[in-house]
Amino acid sequence: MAFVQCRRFSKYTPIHSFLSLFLPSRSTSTASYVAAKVLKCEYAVRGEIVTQAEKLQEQLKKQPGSLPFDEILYCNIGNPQSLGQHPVTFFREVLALCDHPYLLKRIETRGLFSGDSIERANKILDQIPGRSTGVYSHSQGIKGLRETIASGIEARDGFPTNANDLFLTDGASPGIHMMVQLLLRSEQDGIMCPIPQYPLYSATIALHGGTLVPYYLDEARGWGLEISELQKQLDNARSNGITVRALVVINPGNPTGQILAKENQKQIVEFCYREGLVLLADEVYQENVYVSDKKFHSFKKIARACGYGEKDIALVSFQSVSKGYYGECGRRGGYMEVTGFSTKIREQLYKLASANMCSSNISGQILASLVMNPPKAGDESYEAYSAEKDGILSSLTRRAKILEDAFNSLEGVTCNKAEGSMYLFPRLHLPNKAIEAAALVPTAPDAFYARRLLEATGIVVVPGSGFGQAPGTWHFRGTILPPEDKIPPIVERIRTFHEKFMDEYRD
Ligand code: DCS
Repeated sequence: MAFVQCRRFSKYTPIHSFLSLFLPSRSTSTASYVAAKVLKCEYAVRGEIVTQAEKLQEQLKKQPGSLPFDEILYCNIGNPQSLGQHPVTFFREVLALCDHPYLLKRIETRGLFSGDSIERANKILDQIPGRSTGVYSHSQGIKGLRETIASGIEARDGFPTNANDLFLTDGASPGIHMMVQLLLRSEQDGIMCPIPQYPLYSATIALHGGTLVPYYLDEARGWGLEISELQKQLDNARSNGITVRALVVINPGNPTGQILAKENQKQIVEFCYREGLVLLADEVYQENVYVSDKKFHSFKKIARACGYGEKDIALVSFQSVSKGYYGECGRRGGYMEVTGFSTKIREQLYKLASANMCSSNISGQILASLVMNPPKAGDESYEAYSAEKDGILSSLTRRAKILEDAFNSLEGVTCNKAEGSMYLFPRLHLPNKAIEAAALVPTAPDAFYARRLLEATGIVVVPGSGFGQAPGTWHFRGTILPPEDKIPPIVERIRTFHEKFMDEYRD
């Protein structure tokens, strides 16, 4: 135990007693101890249902057979590898070689790793000072890796990209934090977010002390984003004294899974231009597209194709290694591309990035460069890489469809198609008796349903109330990520539970 000398105590006092002189007493309430902005911040995808699931998991470990199921299935977060998705071999080979460059000197490596992964690892290491993944990098990320990402964006969009516009981040989350922090000057500043939304937005807006200005997606039109709704909510916020600074668009959508039509994207760009809003384009699911009649188009491409240049519109696009077919959530890689801001404002953003010392972990930076510049036709790894990629995406397409059909076949449930992303967001038309039973708990009706689902089946979903939803409607979000062979038993477990639940509460 560490001791310190202190006059108020006998000669030597344990350090925790010494510290207690400066810390509030243990009886202090959370409200007086913790910043109000932190208290206000909620993050449903890791909320109360998940805590309960963790308890049940412990119970299963200690007393197997004590619950009506033998495993907990975490369908609450988009964490593909936790549910068995394999990492893409080429990406992992390059990462392994970069992390342990000694392997590059060994002759056996040629037999174990593909020729192009060895070549790529050497090229990447040449771009890193000291040829080591253990270094701090430039505050925006390693220049050579940013150049590779920039060329990947150019190949995707057909428009020029400047490596200096890229900020490499530990996943997309820190970039989103940074932009929200930069833009919110007071509570009177607002950011428009879709409802339902991914709760990182409501959480960061609460943390940075601004106002979330909601706009509702139209469930009846496949979670359509209507410009008239944007205009209505913007005008309403302004008339309430809110200065709206930015518009968040998540495409493909989370939790809603829709993919915006090109025409719709054009209207959104025009709206931001007309109203002077920064467009925050969350494009982390750009590779998760499951329908043949729709494609992902980046907002940067749409803006430039419509003739809106850097001077016309401020646009920030977010991408992450956590999603797509790569699903490397724990590697923490991503970037934001920042265009249309003045040099002075860019300097402030750079200052924010610098405060973290190193823009993001180096392996995450490398992975972001690989994801945006994977093997090409003719490269040694290309065929194996394509087979892995297509295998994952076509399986996700099948899983999305089976789950969508299953939800739609349940009494009182309707579910829009997951055109993209990793989730379904079925609507629950619950009997009044169930709503009354939830009120007695008290909890939201969809949280009540999700809790009962967990207790009966071990399946963890997130209640719609955590994402926001049109008043009086109830939903839950489930991922499409469990392994394909587990989907039919999952569907059966949900069906059996749902039928019983509806029978119990039928009006
Ligand atoms: N943007 C969207 C739309 C997301 O869904 C997520 C993660 C992020 C950004 C940030 O992820 P990274 O920081 O890992 O890049 N989605 C969470 C979710 O809804 N389930 O799992 C993670």
